[in-house]
Amino acid sequence: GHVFKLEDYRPSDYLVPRISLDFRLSPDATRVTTVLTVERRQGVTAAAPLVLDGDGLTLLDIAIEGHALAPAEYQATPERLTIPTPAAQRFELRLETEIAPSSNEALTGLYRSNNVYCTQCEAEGFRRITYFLDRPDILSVYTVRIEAAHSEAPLLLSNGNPVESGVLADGRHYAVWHDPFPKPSYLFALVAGALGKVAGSFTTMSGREVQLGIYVEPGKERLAGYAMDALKRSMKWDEEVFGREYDLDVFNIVAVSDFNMGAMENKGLNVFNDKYVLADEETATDADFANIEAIIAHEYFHNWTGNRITCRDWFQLCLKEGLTVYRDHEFSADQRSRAVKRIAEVRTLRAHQFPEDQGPLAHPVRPRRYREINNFYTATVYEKGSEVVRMIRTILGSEAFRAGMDLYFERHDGQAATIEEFLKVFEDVTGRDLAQFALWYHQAGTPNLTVSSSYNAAAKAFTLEIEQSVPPTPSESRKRLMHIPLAFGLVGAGGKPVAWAAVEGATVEDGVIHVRKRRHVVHFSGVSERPAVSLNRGFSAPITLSVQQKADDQFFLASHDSDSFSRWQAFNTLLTDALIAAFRQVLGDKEPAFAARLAELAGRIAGDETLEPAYRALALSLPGESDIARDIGKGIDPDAIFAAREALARTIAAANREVFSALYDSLADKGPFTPDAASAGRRALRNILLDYLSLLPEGAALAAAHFRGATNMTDRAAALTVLAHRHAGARQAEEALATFETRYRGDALVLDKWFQIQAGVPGARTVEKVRALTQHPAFSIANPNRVRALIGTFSSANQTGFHRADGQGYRFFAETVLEVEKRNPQVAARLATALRSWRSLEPIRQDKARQALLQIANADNLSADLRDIVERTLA
Ligand code: B3K
Ligand code: ZN
Repeated sequence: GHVFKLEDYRPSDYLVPRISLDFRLSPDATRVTTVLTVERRQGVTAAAPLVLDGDGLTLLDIAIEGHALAPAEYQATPERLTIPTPAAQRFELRLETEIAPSSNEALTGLYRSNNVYCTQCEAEGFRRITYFLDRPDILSVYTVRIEAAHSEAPLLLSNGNPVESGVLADGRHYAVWHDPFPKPSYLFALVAGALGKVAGSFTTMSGREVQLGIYVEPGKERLAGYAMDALKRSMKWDEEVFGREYDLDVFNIVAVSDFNMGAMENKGLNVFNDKYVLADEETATDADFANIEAIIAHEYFHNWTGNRITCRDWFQLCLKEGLTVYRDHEFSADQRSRAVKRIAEVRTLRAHQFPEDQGPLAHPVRPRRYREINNFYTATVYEKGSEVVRMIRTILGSEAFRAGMDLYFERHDGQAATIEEFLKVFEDVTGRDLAQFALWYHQAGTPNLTVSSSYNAAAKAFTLEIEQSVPPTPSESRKRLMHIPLAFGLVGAGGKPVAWAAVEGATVEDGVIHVRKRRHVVHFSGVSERPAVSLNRGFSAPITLSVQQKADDQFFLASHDSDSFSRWQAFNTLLTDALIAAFRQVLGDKEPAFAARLAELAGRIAGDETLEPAYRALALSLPGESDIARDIGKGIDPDAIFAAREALARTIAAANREVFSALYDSLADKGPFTPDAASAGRRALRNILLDYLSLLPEGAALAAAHFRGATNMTDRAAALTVLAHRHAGARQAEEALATFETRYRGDALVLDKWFQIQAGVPGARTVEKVRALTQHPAFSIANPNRVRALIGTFSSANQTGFHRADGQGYRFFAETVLEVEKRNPQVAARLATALRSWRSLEPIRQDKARQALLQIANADNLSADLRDIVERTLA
């Protein structure tokens, strides 16, 4: 396939300031009439051909300024429309294409979901609708007319503001939408069908009233209330924190049931996976509520970071994605608990981005090469991209950061911008040089800091030796030194900060050491007691740390660090170290043993009323099997990791039986359900305690009682997970699974939880179960949510099941990925990334995983999407 390169970017010869689209909708033959106002760019020769992108298109008609073109005047293939010599500098080009939404199973372009017409154009879906300059730097004003049978599609939506609608003959009707803000084609959207509406309104900071609409499957309106509330809070927050006001008369959100990802920020018409809109206590967990809030906010925030200012080309994807993730993280931190949110963010980053950065698919936050852009909507672009923005704020301070953002909006509104332009606004407002910092965008790999410390009591001197390294990644063997903002604290007796008189060896400001060289020896003088050093506070940089620190200091910090992130981190590090040691004992056929004070500390954290329940829940949830695998790095035997983790969980449960069980009882639900963070935190703590208690005698009975007594989905799903995962095959587990299935038979989204829980059951037998569940009437290989719930969970979240030693998990996986890809290459390619860490497995599994990858690679007619992933994974 073709390799697209950043350095090959050049502006297009032609611009399209205006486009009007006319859709005559029909499931198998939708007519699209496109009228483009085409302008040759200033200074471009008249001999320049106009080349428009297409994807699987058939051209029915073509005219310039009302005159049909002769066959010799253009060339049309499904992938390209070329007009070798357009006669004028500015002209009107009229095109007609016909497409078949109902047979579009790739779910990009115009397709049908549950009888609703909808579109997904990012990144390159618009070219499946009509020929166009389908690239993000072509900004056009859109006018869209939609016509359909009223019976089939009473609702007709597109971007912008509604301008006209009317009734036509033969039961047909139409609507016209106009979006005054020039936008790239990837932000185009159309939705048509029979949908229920939830209406709301929002008055902006300048007093304009905006009509809000959330459209869902008829009958599900009452499940959209939380999303509507989250939308209003998002609109308010963006005004207060970033000074950003909404700009159209309407803002619509549509929930559809077949969607390739979470949601899409089309201007004025966000389209959502219904999983991230529909919720009530009976059907959604607290995690679902939190996701809905975050994704509603994320898509809304794109209106400024993505839509008003978009990307010059797809290499700049992080310009909108990393920045918008940063904004939604801050929003959730403000709406919920900042401390808890930060820990959750870091857990996600480590679980998804670190393995990406450490494996064959590693790429810089701003990549320089791609073959298939849809494979670059990654944890690196999104999550690490967000961390990079956060570091800018850490380095410049929040005032300068806000000033830079203001300048960014002022300077680049209405433009398609680059990362260089983004960084420049911060340089301009502060006068600082961010050239070294910019490497965070350009260099792949997770930097490591090795740190050791020493204290000289007589000299009152404390010294930190810090050394940075950036590991090699594919096609980047030599790395340059980075600018790493390392927030830190010197912690003394009782957790009090330890003062120093002077520091040399590095720039230290506002509690941050600026690591810029390979090695810094940082001397603190006038330090009157030996401190414990708390490093990377608040996770100030997305790095790994190798610290030579005594376990005593870690224990001390886990109890006393005043930075809540680092306090959590200290305990998590102790757990990880213990688990890695236990893994080695299991491999050596020894019974894993744990220091008694570790379980004691777990008990103390659980019962510490000065800590938020949600924080305690996060502290008590042991590092996941894949987290442990990542930290071990190579020679991974998932069964041994599982055994080690299980042993630690049992040790903690046994040592804290009384405390855990009293606390569990005291946290029982009182009063009506509310989805707020504090209530969710109490449920989270109670449910993690249930997980521990279920490992003790009578544990299955306790979990079964929890399941029966549950009055909301959070508790019900938690109990079902404990039963199915900790007591697989037990009568109580089977009964609960059957009860759940019967109760939610008609609700596909809830049944996804049932698929997910069963796909996650540890152990060798799950592959057969998952294979059988693909035949369940509620499963559909064509629906991305079903596929992710069953196949995605099995392959990415079930270490012992997927990595079964005989390779059966991989074989099932390879077959299924190929089955999915016949319909939906994007979803198949995403699924296939589950094997990206195959080289870290022990040799026998490694060989079997490689065979499965080869089986995929050697399949006939592989899509560009899947080919790109498997070839890079194998390289
Ligand atoms: N911008 C979309 C993602 C589009 C993915 C295309 N393969 C959702 C988001 O990040 O907000
Ligand atoms: Zn986004």
